[in-house]
Amino acid sequence: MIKFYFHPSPNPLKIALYLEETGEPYELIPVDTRKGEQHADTFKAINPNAKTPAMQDGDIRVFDSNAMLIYLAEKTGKFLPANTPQNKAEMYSWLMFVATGIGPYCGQAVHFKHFAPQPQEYAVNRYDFEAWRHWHIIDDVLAAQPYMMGNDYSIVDMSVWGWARVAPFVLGAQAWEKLPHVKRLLDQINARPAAQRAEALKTQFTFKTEVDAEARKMLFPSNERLKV
Ligand SMILES: N[C@@H](CCC(=O)N[C@@H](CS)C(=O)NCC(=O)O)C(=O)O
Repeated sequence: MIKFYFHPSPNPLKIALYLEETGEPYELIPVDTRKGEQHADTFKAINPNAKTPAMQDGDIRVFDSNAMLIYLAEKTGKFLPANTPQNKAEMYSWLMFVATGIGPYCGQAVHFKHFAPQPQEYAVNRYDFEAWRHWHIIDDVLAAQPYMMGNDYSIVDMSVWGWARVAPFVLGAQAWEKLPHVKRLLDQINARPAAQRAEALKTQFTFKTEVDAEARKMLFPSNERLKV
């Protein structure tokens, strides 16, 4: 059975949604990143990058959420677009766009707005601008068609959903007024029982919620270099 290494944050939620949508059997293994469990050697044998999500399927390991979505979709054949070169090109492009654009820029925007020790106007401006720019591109796609790949719900929408859930935390209170089509997709996916089950997974464990000194040390190891 698949072992799914999970923390209730945007990238792992994409995989939780996929597993719940497909009914693929899995064992949920919590990784409390605020306690530093991602840095354990046993976990890094599965994800050398020391981040969630990751998974083991027999003796196969997979890490990085969008790689995991592709792996799972190819394994089950579910939530993939029709197998044409054009569809594949479009799907890979959007999955990479989410993985290299939406995720990192949202993550850095959150970091500099909510967690950096001092206000960093330059960094906040850059990452807020880029996060908005990426979300407007997604919003424009969804203005023209129901789902990211056209008429059918796919792994690209699941990848977008992981981050859309937290858009107001990333972008601020105006997120939904300015991104109505992303909001429409979010509401549609949230209404699905699989999404509700995915969101409820966190209640099976007690994850640390405080971002205290210990959590900062585990999540932001670069800060250690600033100490003299
Ligand atoms: N590119 C990776 C990013 C994974 C990532 O940043 N995961 C976050 C949760 S959303 C994490 O585990 N953070 C803990 C840490 O950075 O130590 C993916 O898409 O899976």
